[in-house]
Amino acid sequence: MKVIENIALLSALQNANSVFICAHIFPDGDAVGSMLAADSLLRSMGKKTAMALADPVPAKYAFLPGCERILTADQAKASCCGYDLALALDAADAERLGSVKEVFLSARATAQIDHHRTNPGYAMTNEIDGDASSTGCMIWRLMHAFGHCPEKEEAECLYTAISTDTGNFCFSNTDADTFLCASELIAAGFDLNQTARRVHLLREAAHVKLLGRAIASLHLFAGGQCAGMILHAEDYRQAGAEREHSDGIVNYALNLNGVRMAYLADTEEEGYIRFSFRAVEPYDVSALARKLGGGGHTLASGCRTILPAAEALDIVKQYMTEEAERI
Ligand SMILES: [Mn+2]
Repeated sequence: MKVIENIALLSALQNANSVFICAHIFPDGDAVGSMLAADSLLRSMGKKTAMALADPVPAKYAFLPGCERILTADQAKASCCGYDLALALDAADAERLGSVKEVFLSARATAQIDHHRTNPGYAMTNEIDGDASSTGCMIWRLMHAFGHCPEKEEAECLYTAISTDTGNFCFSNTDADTFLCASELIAAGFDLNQTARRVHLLREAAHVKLLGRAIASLHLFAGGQCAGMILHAEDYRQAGAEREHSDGIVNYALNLNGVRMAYLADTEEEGYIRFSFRAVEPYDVSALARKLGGGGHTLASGCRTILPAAEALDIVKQYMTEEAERI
């Protein structure tokens, strides 16, 4: 088992009386689950805590215990009381904190725990492990560092964090440490079957309708080694979908026989084009995301650019085609 040896982080947490916990915009299971587990740990250590997110918790994660304590950015700003420490989770850069960034920066000290390789280390104390499968796994290590065994509700939150970021323990980031962690979480006694169904099987109708529209736009290029899909505001309207309903859709392009790299383009937000990129080994889409002002992992990355859609799509297709021919 990997351990957290970052004494600066441990003592910052140990010495703080009040901790503000936040995570990235458009939070996913790892962001929400890690926050809730970290919050529970810190409260069990006698800290006064507050949690906030720039965007609402997606409905599918609202069942997680403690969600009702997560503040909006406005609530966090209004109740901001000079925290001893602000802790950012799963946020690859400070901008990813969105509108809670100013509360984060207003604390006397800042720290972060994250597993994105592109993370520049924007806090005063940084615990970054690009090999960790998820931030959830790092929170589990943090619990161990403080001699705290995950309790049932914490285990449910961490299971949600880890299983979402590993594609239900399938992605290449899933390692022995991930299963060691999962084993301990399951031993804590939460209802695995019910939680797994909520996190991995249940779909909202709006998501499935949006998926249908994305699949209708599917096109293959680079001799079938790359695939792309596109969604527009009209698709969201027709499907009755919100932005969170596009989560995971890009994988339908990647998981086609012969496809090595895939993108989902999205022009739903006026004035921008957003991309999700996916690849299988040994390809790399993190450089592509960085080229367009985004970031992420080797096999899963994304960006949001003000470039005209046609120009951005050309850059993406050219990069993927060259990458496919190069390897
Ligand atoms: Mn994550």
